Amino acid sequence: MNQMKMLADFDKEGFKKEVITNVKTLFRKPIEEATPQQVFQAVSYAVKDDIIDRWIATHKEYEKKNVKTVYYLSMEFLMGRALGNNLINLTYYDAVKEALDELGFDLNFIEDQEPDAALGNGGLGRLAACFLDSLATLGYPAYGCGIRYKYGMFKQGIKDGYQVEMPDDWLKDGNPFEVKRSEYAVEVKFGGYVRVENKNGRNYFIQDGYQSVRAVPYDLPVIGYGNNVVNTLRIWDAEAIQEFCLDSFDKGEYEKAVEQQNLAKTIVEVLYPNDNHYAGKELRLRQQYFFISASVQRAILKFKELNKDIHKLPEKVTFQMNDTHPTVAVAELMRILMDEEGLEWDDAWDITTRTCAYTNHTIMAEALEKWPIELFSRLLPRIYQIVEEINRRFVLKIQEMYPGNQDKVKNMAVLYDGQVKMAHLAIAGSYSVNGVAALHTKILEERELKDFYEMRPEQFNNKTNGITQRRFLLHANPLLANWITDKIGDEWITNLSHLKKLKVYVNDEKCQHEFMNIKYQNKIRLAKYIKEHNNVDVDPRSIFDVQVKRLHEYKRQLLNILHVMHLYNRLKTEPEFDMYPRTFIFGAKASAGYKRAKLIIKLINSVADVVNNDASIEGKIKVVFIENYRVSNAEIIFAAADVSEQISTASREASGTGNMKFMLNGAPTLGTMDGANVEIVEEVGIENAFIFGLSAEEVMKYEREGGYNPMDIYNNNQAVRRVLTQLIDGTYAPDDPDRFRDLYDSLTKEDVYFILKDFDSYAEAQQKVDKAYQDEKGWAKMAMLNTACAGKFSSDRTIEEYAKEIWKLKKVKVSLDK
Ligand code: H2P
Repeated sequence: MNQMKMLADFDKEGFKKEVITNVKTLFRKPIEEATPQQVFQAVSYAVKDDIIDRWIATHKEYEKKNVKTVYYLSMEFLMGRALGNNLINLTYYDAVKEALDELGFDLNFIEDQEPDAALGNGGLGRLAACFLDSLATLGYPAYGCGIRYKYGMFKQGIKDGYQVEMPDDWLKDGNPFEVKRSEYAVEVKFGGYVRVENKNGRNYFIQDGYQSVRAVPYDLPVIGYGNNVVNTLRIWDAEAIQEFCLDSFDKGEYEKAVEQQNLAKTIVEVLYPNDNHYAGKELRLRQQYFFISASVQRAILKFKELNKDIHKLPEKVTFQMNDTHPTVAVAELMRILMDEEGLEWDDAWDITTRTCAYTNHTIMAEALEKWPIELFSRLLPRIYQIVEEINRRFVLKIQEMYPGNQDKVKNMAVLYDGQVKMAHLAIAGSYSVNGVAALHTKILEERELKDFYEMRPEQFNNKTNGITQRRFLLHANPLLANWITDKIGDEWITNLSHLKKLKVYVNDEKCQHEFMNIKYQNKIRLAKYIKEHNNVDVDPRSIFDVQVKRLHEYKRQLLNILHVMHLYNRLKTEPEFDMYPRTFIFGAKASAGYKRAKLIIKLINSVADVVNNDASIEGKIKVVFIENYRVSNAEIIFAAADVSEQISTASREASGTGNMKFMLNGAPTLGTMDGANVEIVEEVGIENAFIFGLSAEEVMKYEREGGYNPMDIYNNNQAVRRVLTQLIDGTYAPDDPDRFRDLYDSLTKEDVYFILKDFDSYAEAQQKVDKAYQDEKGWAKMAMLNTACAGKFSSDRTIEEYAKEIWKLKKVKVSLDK
């Protein structure tokens, strides 16, 4: 295996010595007395040593070649743990495992000491992390730019079945892989007013009376697989510009210093835990401008180190805006080009719109960012002036194309109804707008962004999401990874389409057996995790049916649990009904302020309490809610899944990426024709998935016609009526029968997410799963085909498409002179 090839470079004895020395210098202890956390730190510093030379060499090479670079601007990077992944990508994993064994430590246990870097909510942030992995592996020059939140995504506890949120103090022991780069600090200004100064006949706009913070970057290495490339994730911390001056008796100065301290502290304090939801908080806008201004300023400074003519910027730099959160980049770049570089509007606009590109991740109205003008202009006065001018010119263009058509202006203007519409700013200011799966892009073009598409169709394109196989197979599922490598060689690690070579084995009984045995071993691993963390016994021989993702009504965890209630009813009341034992596994964080989502968590746990403790059903159903779902336990969960629940209301899930991780690990999709499920089915064949429910077209048709009447289903469907009644008769809440009334009301009054409408078809698909699983060979074949057909869903494929079609990047080779 590739891992072996590189062992020659690895100096095992030297590494062991370094770990021992690190423990001593860092903690003043001999290694025998070190805590596991201390060993983790010592090992990580030793690994960092191996990274640094490659990191320096990579950047030397980039400078020498004066390469074009993509800056992936994102409020979120859901990186997970670094140590294991870094070792995998350095191809030192096995060697370090051996070295640690010899020192008396288990690498897995050491890895478990690392807190997840959870600087993201869900799919959007994890996608950014997968993209960084692929960029480095493919050798494309890239920076990830984000925020060094002091507290990442909250830790979830479950108390009495309810979610409780605890702060995620991920930096408390320090982060061994980061490097503080004080020399690259820049100033970011907020508030005040804009003064115009005329110099040599030209007006200059100067922000005065502002508050400011010092943005200080911390760099994290992003290691390419086996290629010596190390890119950078740059996350910004905020410090006060002005330190306290204790001998100053000037009250005004002192207060200003306190204010600046506070501003710096609050800006990077915490990640907003909202998924697919815009909350409109002032601090959030501050966070956005903070990291964007810092990243763009720094990118321009770097560009100018190697290039004289600012007009060449688009040849050397692309800013990819991950959703609308970084959209102020458009105006910030304009500000720098005009106010600092002295360009005129037309020149600056030409450069900006050839440098910025935008990715849309959702069509849901509640996720669209629209800042009140009052807030936006008060916080960012100069930026607002620029946005006003962008809007004025954009509206003129619309009017020119569609004279007299006021609707077009209303639908497309950047400023409208007292609001700054960030998506419109993003589209007006960029050369590329992409969706994240074929269906999603089609909906953008034909519906959500139809007017923009009609105006400039060439701007729109699709980039179906992907995931990195290095983390989600090579690291997460070593048994399967080794099996695959035995069968087809190891090229799949950097070229996932090779997996299709596995197709020749899907009918081979011995291979089927091996494959399913690996799944079984992984189920035992997960069962052990569940026992340790949830104290629930689950049977690894049962079907592991898994839904893990953020809790959101459109993702329909409620449909899943209602169906569990229905199965339980059947077991209790229909003597002739039988089913194959099934373990329903959930994992999901709900946004702290999302009441209904939190109630759904309580319902899942309440159903678990009843069902798991009812001996009369002989363990046919188990329900498990895995606490604190995050990247590190996701790796264990995907590897162990038999069934992948991807059951969003069609048209709502832009792509999904969990669906791809399950598929890669051999779990067929039970899902709607939504997001990338459509493409999964295209790759694996509809007979190797369990598809149900309304299509996106049908859902959108109902919506155009004002919805459907859920009472029709209530009245005509006894099974549905029964589970609905159980929501309000105390079956799952004997102490407070009204507890779940809100869920009952949401389903019977509007059912915005078509849960009742899709219920029967979901139940039918679930029955097909039950039957299919009992055909051992058939199931093994289906599971293997899912793995074999997952090649398209590598983020390497996605990044190749971005690099060629949007960013126009060139690959760089890095060698280490020893
Ligand atoms: C979002 C979309 C997903 C998509 C992901 C990455 C916002 O993620 O909803 O459909 O796959 O971006 O493009 P999430 O819901 O997991 O936060």
